[in-house]
Amino acid sequence: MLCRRCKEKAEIYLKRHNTAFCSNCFRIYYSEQVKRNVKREKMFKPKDRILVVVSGGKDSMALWHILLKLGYNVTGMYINLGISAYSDRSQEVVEKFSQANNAPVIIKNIEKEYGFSIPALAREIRRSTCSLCGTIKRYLFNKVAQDGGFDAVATGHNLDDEAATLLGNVLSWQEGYLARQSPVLPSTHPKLVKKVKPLFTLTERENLAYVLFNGIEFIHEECPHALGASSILYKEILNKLEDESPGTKQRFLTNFYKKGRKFFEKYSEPVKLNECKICGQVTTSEICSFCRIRLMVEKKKADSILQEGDGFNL
Ligand code: Q46
Ligand code: ZN
Repeated sequence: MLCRRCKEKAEIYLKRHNTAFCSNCFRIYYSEQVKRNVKREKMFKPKDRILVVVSGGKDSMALWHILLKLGYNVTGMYINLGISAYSDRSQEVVEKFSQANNAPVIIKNIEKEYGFSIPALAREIRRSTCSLCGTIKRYLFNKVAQDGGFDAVATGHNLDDEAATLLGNVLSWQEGYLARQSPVLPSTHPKLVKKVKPLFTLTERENLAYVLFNGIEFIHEECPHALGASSILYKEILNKLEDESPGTKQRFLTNFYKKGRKFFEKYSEPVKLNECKICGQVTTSEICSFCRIRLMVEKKKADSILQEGDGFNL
């Protein structure tokens, strides 16, 4: 098979576009997609400061690389969640990339800064690891972006992620989530930084090809807590549909944005936003979820100190 652009030997076939590319022309296709998404969806302007959420996985590493390559003012941000070897290895990948590409990066370590790892805390306060992890990550990325004066937070969500999220929301008719699903989440409060997903039209496979063709190191394994997540099942189902009918995933997502989402707009009532009484970050209650978690941790620590003290006769 020959590359559609240069007619050299093709290295990747994109079934949904019925097109094949050599590695050079694939890079051009990939960067055109990202440029078009950023421009068409008005994600950010050339001089804006972008905080890129990096996990060490192929999608976020591809995003970091392409935004740097396109000349955007980009800073990576990595959070070490304390998930054993997975976290250590992914931090190593991120630090190596930062050094090799002279790319600024902000590294946070949950355990060092707050005294708990995500899995330990989830056990301690009896919450699902992923929901706790999501709350903490959203809080920290927004806080760092806002404190640092960034214009947008960019994540590596790809077409497979977005189509799986859409399928999950449709299956349970989550009107509010359907109303809000978008490649751009605008800022609705001066302390909330805009969130953007420049890779939302590129598949996982295309991100993988991008990192491989560019020799970008990435962590191959998934977070161990992702096992059994319903999003994985939705992705498998969508992949089966895609095999039978190439382009299904893209049609499902882009037609939802073009034709479907408007029917749910009435469900995106603006919620009243407050500033957390402890940290000042945005919340719908009086104290934000992050501070409530920290208060719970403090209480647990105090309780265990008191329990230890019960053994003493003063
Ligand atoms: S990192 Fe965190 Fe994910 Fe791991 S613990 Fe769950 S939410 S699966 S994106
Ligand atoms: Zn708070």
